[in-house]
Amino acid sequence: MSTAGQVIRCRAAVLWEPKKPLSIEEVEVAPPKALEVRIKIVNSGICRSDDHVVSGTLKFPFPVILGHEAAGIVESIGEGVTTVKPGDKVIPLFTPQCGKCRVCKHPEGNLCLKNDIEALNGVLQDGTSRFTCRGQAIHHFLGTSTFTEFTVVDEDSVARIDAAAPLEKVCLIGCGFSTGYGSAIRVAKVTPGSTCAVFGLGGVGLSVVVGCRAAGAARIIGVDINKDKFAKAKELGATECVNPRDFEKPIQEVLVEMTGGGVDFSFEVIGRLDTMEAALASCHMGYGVSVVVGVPPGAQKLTFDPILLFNGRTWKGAVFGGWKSRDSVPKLVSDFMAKKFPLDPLITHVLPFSQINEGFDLLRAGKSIRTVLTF
Ligand code: PAD
Ligand code: ZN
Ligand code: ZN
Repeated sequence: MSTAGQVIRCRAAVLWEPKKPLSIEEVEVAPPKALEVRIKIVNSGICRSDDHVVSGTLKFPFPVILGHEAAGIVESIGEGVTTVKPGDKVIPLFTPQCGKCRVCKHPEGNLCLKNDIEALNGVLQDGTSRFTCRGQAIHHFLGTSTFTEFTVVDEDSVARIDAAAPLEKVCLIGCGFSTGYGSAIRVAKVTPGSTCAVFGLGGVGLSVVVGCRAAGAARIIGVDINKDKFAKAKELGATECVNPRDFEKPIQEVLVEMTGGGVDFSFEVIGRLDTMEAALASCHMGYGVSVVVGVPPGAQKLTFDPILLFNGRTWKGAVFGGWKSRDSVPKLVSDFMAKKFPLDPLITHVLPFSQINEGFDLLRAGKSIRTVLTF
């Protein structure tokens, strides 16, 4: 029986307040309004950005349904939706692409002005929520909210993908993989024969490694305080790995020495101020480029020596690897299916949705790269 037009009651993981476990609850999901799409989530990865909200590093309104790295099937569409239809396989997009704003129209920009990444209001574009639980409205997360059996998103926050795509893998294209890979090939524009340093070898950092290798980098140096991450980094293309804790001197000095003056491209894929500055200082003066990928910790400011920039280094950053989301996600899925890059090595755990808190614990303990939840 069709559920279109009706409120759906289903299970969702609600975070009622920071620093608490997620709570699996029965929620009501309202039908999509005009230009909105209701999606049955099939798989969702757990990304560190979700955990940043749980830990309180990223300030967000509560209660909220987190999750932003997923794949699913369209259940129903609101009035006026033309780009997806019920039954389509889709990936929700935490960076929308309206196609009309100044950023969407700029050839390089991807942080569409319809995004909720800057304001963190926790609502859809019309300013309201489609979720209720125990009589209370629940916030959306970055226009996606995928830790739920059903979610509602704006039409410009969803991309239709190949009907043959394996959702349990391509869900990573919704965030971690695309963010890392794009940071290397689109944002830094890594060049053949270059030397790269990647700070943080989690799901996103390893995807940076994959991107650096695809771009033809000759040397890819992985940097992590958890040496258990090194084997996988090498499998994916890192030529060497270093643990800052093995050295007396700051890691930027180690990298400058290892490379005879500094790397061509560096990436901070952790989300810490000290490593952002270390990554910048690891770049060669005159031309080095450093990319901030890790989400900056809320309400903290950086002080650094501007001579680092004056001497010709470039410091930049981007969300979602600089990809224009609706244009790029279907192509990335096709590229995966054409075996242009792997996703399997990034998926270390698969758990039923009911064990979502276990998935978060694995991430916090540094034991997982990506846990994919099955619904
Ligand atoms: P993760 O926790 O799986 O990986 C982080 C890695 O950093 C781990 O392997 C840690 O051991 C390592 N690490 C921690 N502290 C240090 C340190 N001081 N020095 C060296 N290594 C360290 O996270 P992830 O890969 O899912 O995400 C990484 C960051 O990227 C995180 O801040 C996340 O919020 C951010 C992110 N940004 C975007 C974006 O659009 N820019 C998208 C997705 C994730
Ligand atoms: Zn993410
Ligand atoms: Zn836009």
